[in-house]
Amino acid sequence: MGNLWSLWQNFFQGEKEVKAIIVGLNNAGKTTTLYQLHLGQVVSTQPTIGSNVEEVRRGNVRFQCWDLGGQESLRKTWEMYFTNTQAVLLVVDSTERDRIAVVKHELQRLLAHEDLQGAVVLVLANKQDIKGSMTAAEITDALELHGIKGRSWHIEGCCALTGEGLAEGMDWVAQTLTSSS
Ligand SMILES: Nc1nc2c(ncn2[C@@H]2O[C@H](COP(=O)(O)OP(=O)(O)OP(=O)(O)O)[C@@H](O)[C@H]2O)c(=O)[nH]1
Ligand SMILES: [Mg+2]
Repeated sequence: MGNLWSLWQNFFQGEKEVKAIIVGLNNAGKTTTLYQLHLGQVVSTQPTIGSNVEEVRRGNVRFQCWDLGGQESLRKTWEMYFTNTQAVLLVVDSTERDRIAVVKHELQRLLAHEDLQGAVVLVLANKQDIKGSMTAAEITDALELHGIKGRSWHIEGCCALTGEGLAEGMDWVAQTLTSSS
């Protein structure tokens, strides 16, 4: 039924192409998320230097997903990828309570950047499989997501190793971007 519906949508509305960037601190699970979305499986990863880009389809939307390296020295280079970005996927390691303030700082920088003013924000509270990890509600508070003004945002708990939560998150992005155009 899902496939029939997307065929119907594609036929009558045409596909929408969306550029998305996957950002977050090193070791958050960005590359694992990218390949879970693209291939439906876990790949073995090394810390990303530069970027990986893959296509991900959800319903009527074809995402070009740019996975960027999250090490501190690489975060300064993220802005090279911002032009025409419609969706920011912020992957958070939900076990890292001691670095959540750093995530908040990076999120604030992203939100303030002029090239990202039109972008919607999906926060992926990753590694929910690990006992004691912060819940999506805790991360919402720690990142002060309710304080975000003038743009659509959403948070989804997920596990990039199993894919749990990723489809729901991407569906939110797809629906938000297609209903606003
Ligand atoms: N338990 C658990 N481990 C995960 C999950 N997602 C990713 N990992 C592990 O976290 C580690 C880092 O994953 P990466 O995807 O390479 O992280 P990254 O955000 O791309 O890191 P950088 O490229 O350095 O910025 C790997 O060992 C993954 O297997 C998850 O949901 N649960
Ligand atoms: Mg990576």
